[in-house]
Amino acid sequence: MHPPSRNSTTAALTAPVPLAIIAGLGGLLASYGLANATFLGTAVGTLLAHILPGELLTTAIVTIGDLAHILHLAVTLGITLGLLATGAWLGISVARDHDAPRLGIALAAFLDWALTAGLTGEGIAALPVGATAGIIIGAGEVARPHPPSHDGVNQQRRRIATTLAGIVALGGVGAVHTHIQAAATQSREGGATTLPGATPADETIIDDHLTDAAAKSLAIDGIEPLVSEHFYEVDINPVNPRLDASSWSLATTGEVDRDIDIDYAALTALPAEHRFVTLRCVGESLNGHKMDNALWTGIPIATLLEDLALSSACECVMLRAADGYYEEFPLSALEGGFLAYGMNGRPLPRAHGYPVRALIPGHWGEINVKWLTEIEFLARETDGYWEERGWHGTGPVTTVAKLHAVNHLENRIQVGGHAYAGIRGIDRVEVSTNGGTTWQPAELSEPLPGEDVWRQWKHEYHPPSRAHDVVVRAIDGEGNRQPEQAGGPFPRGATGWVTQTVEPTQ
Ligand SMILES: Nc1nc2c(c(=O)[nH]1)N[C@H]1C(S)=C(S)[C@@H](COP(=O)(O)O)O[C@H]1N2
Ligand SMILES: [Mo]
Repeated sequence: MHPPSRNSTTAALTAPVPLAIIAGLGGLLASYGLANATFLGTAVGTLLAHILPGELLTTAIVTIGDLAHILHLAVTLGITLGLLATGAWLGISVARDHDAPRLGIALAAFLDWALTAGLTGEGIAALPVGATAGIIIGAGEVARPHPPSHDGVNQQRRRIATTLAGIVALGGVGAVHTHIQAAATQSREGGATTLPGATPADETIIDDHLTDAAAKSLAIDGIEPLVSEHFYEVDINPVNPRLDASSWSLATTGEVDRDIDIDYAALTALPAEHRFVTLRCVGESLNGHKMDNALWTGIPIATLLEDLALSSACECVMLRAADGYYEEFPLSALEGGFLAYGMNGRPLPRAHGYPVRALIPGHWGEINVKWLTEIEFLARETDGYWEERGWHGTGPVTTVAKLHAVNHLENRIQVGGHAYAGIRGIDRVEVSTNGGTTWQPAELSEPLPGEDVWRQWKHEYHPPSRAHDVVVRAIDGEGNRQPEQAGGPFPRGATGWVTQTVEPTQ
């Protein structure tokens, strides 16, 4: 007798490996769509950020930059998919090898649920992930060509259907639960547009500051205004943590007499300050774009430390964050720091550390810890996340002048960029249009208030008739000229003068 005629698509979709991959993909989508708060990829990504060899991460960041982030996300999704598909595949194997479809479906659902729950620590939110795997495998079992129909087979199908109904119900419970939670969180965040605790006076100060920054920005095509429109982002995880401000609090631990345990409402109720602060990443290339400025709202950290009795023998602290990030640096730097919950008049965006981040004046970006949860006063020096991987990025920034704009105007060429030297400030920027033989002072933007803010520079000249090298260098507020010696970002930040060959015409 001939086997019943098989539709080849059905055959492919009910074969164990493709079915396992589809179930894994379904689980991945469910984990993102339904249980977004605990997105499985976040957990896998964090795990990867901690177990991948430091040299690999460092090389990736220095050589491929932003691409490393995309690669990290791709690897994370690949591994997550692989794990979920493996759970599904085991279920399919049991279903087929032992002719026990119900057991196989339940096993796949259970394994994918257990995997998600184990990695995210969220049992109920993980239910839709397991259920999706179970449902897809169940559908595959039903669609699979069966021997000629007789009563036994119909019964088999009926049994599979009851198993599936149970799984759908469990998945539904998880989905509804997660949706209710997400909606509650969102309504508490109030659409995240108004700055909590801001008085009309605060709003006026913010408006005035932003207007001032716009007015002082030089009119140069191709560079960021004094308040960046696109603030760079650097994270160790491919997916940012999603924190609920109403359950956020900041703990003080270690060599300290008590835990301040301050929550979001209490923090934002304190008298706010509004500061311009520039950040720059130690891992960026010399003329890179990981340097930006914003107006931040928050409170000086010193107000929180005032009444604490500290006994840190090393006078050093470790800041810890919700994404598993940690950085260590001197207590003295923390004392001049700022706890920000607002950025440019709005609540801190999730990408920049919602609900609260640290800003440490004049230091490399890496110790400006986002999603801050804990200040630990240490008994002895302990490496932070990047220092464990060979970087030395916990100190003050070096001085830099960037060349980001080369504009061909009528008869003239306009060059411009930003200069930054942390709390030393920028005194002058000098430009050479002949490869460093002679130098002219550049025009600088009027300084913004604040001790840790960049400036813009600009220079216009009549070009020679040939291609020529434009070189730029800054002199900081202490009179130090930016060193000429060129060096890559690892491990203490890129050095040297930015040089660019410019053609006389476009
Ligand atoms: N929790 C946490 N904080 C973090 C990081 C991180 O990965 N996790 N990255 C650091 C690095 S290396 C830099 S340069 C700055 C970048 O801040 P931004 O993303 O707001 O520009 O955040 C720092 N704070
Ligand atoms: Mo960084």
